[in-house]
Amino acid sequence: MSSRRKFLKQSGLATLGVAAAAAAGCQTEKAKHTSSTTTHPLAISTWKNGMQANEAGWKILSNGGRAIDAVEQGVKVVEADPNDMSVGYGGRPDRDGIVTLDACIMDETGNAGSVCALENIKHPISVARRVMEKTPHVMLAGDGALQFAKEEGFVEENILTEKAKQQWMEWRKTSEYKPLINIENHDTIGMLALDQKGDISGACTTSGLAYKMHGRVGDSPIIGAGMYCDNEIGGAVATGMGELVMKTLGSFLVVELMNQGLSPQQAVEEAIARIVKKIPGYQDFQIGYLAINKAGEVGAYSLHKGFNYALYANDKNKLIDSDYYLK
Ligand code: SD4
Repeated sequence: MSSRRKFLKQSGLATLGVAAAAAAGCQTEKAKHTSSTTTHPLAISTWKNGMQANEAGWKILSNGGRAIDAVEQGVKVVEADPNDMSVGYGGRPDRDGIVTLDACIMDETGNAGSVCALENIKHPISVARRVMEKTPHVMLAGDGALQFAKEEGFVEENILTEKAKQQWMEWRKTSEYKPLINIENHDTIGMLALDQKGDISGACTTSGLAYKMHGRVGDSPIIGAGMYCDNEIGGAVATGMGELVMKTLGSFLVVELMNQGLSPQQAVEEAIARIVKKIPGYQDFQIGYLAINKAGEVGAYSLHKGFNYALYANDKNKLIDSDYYLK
């Protein structure tokens, strides 16, 4: 048996598919997409709006600040932006016209906090951080999350903008629930940072799918689905159709694949391959993953063309098109 096959067999990677084979050096089509290596600190965020999140995060990282502060402050910029209609203030409402927010955060100690179906609060990520730091729990939902936020001094405010309301009223004329690929309803911000000390943290925040059923919670606030970090290994975030990510526990899967020896790029490709293998009808939806490891290597991959991400490293913030599965 060749040493490569022996490695695959011993490590159990033989069952993992293309990306795992690539990890062992097989020359497959997918193996061509190697991870880009950067230095730390670095910040990486989903979509174009990740550029402004990275800018805010970089101010903290470049001054020796913590990754957890960088990701919180970074995504807060997008939460406050009424022009991002998938996150925080200005987010599109559910089918009943109510904006409900999902967010989660995780620090370098493995501590985690999350809120889901939170209404009337502009910065769900900061409420999630308070859940992480001030309660014995990981996740608070709906009314309980709002009650906790108010106890913590967050102010209730209307976060449904006139623009989002008008679009929803237009949608109500047909009420067709059809999450489309890559249109503006996929702008959720997921952000990972590696600070000067080499610590990793992550955050994810969204208003979820536009016109979802009231009470629907997606992947974004679920630790391990929308985001996961393990400071010994790396971190991952997801964007796109949350149900597919939840069914495969995507971000945890990516981090665990890195734990098994895959590079960030190989891990995100394998997580997409898992969706392709397990979920019928996957072609109708977009999913994008980002990953980093402790060495500052980066991975990005999506199901469809059109996913992009912002990478701030070596003092430069760049918007990069992700490679994708369905060519
Ligand atoms: C959700 N994953 O609620 C989110 C939506 C999203 O970019 O990521 N949009 O399913």
